[in-house]
Amino acid sequence: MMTEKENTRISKYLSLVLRHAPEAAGITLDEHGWTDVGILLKQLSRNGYAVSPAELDHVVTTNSKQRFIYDENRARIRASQGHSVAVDLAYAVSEPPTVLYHGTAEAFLSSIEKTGLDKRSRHHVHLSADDETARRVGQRHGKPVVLVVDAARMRVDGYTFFCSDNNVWLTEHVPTAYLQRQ
Ligand code: HQG
Repeated sequence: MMTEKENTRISKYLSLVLRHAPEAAGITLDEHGWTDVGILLKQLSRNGYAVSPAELDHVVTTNSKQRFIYDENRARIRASQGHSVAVDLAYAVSEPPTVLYHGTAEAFLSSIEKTGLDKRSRHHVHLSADDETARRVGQRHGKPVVLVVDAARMRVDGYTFFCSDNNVWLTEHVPTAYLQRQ
């Protein structure tokens, strides 16, 4: 239906416009990050990313990290996490596993040791339930290091966690006291 390369190209553009720069495609996101599928398809086509509704479904369902999700009646679509624009994804607070993992680069460690894990340009610190995923995430930034987050103790101390539709664990900040190098 669509080459792997084309799928990746569309997916990257969707990440850009659904998380960071909706104006680049001439779309708007509502307060929860949703945008109208019909308008999105029209604007994609105007910007050199023409896809049919079936092709968009294909990109959404085959996406390796399930980054995008439709609402119940498939009229709207949004990114499940990773935004830098102001949206409230309205996820319910959720009980995390006792430990979570964060992948980062060796070069960031000295700074992380000072201030803990900060959300930086995103809305939350991104954590995963498995260390394999964390290692892959860390690799994007340089020599990967996996940090183990004591989520159980954070919960006891009153910190809250959210789990996105694509199973990324989100929290505001992780102070150094809850971090350990794997
Ligand atoms: C680091 C991908 C210095 C942090 C992934 C990370 C994820 C600090 C970088 C999602 C720091 C931010 C997010 C501190 C944190 N000092 N560096 N105090 N606190 N950092 O890309 O977590 O492909 O914004 O360790 O799978 O790497 O986009 O966050 O290295 O789920 O769907 O600052 O992005 O998903 O980098 O990745 P990012 P991330 P997608």
